[in-house]
Amino acid sequence: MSKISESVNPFAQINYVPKSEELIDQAFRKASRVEVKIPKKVRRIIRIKRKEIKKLRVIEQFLDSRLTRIVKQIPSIDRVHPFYSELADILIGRDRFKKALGSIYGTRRVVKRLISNYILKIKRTNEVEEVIRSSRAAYGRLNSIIHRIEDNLNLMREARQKLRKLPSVDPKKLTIVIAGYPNVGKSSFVAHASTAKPEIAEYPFTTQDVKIGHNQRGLSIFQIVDTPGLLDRPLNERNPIELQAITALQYLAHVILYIVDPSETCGYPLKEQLSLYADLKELFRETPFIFIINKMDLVEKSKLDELRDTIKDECFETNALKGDGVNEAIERIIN
Ligand SMILES: Nc1nc2c(ncn2[C@@H]2O[C@H](COP(=O)(O)OP(=O)(O)OP(=O)(O)O)[C@@H](O)[C@H]2O)c(=O)[nH]1
Ligand SMILES: [Mg+2]
Repeated sequence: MSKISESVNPFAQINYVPKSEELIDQAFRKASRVEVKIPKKVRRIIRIKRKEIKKLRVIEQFLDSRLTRIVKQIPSIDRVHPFYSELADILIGRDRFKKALGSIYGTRRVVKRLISNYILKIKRTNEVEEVIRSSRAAYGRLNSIIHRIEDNLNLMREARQKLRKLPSVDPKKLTIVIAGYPNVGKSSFVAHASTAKPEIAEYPFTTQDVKIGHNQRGLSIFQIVDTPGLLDRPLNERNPIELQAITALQYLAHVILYIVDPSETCGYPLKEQLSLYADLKELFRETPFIFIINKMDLVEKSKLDELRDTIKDECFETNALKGDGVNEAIERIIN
């Protein structure tokens, strides 16, 4: 299985993507500032033609470079590491992503052709009226061409917002990924094991995306990845929130720390939690698992022992609310 090889989120550096309105405003404003130095003795019609042509060229050049810049700065979804590529697919959609970029980039050609046509029209006439009419028509058409990519620009703005927040992962560090049912105490565990300050709450699906924490004690030995809760169901029935957890398990985990809540105060039966555990072990056969029995403060000792006996992997008991047992489990993984 290929683990992560880049150390940073490839989408972290995407710059602001303008709205179509902003693009067109900037283009027209640039054109309105155009000045041409033409000797006074040159006929008025020639002067006007030159000026209008220059304005259109300025617009063409501006849109060409601006649209190119927007597209080129966005990493190709097919070329980034599969961890990021899959997250982008889950959060935005691979095809939508590619189509939007293609259409933004392709608009350069449409603009170019349109402007060439109008420049030709302007060159061919000797009537001031006709020059003005052609210019106006060109602006109108440009306006609608750029507005046609409004949805695509909006999608790339959405992509930027969602993707730049993805965690950066250090490939040289031991990576522990947490998994388990919703509400079992995954984020509470991560909060005690690392620098991360995840949101913790008494309802399921509090954590909605993959978050990364680093160990607190001086040396940077490991990173720990908090994930959204998983339900026990087939992959193709999983929602986008759960799929992010699966992607992290698949591409990042050197060790999977599976957390259960035998008190069932999470709202899900232990039986289902154990069934998911078996499924994940099947899915990620090559990755070592550590089994965490959390909320031990809410369960009788005899029940804990009984559960411990049924688990083949190494077990730890924790109270992630207070942090009891968390360091023992982490130290075991590190050593
Ligand atoms: N009594 C007790 N409560 C705990 C323990 N661990 C977590 N909790 C509580 O359980 C609830 C859920 O904790 P979270 O850490 O948000 O659980 P999670 O697994 O990250 O939940 P999702 O992000 O929704 O999947 C919170 O109210 C915690 O305070 C524990 O060991 N004992
Ligand atoms: Mg959580």
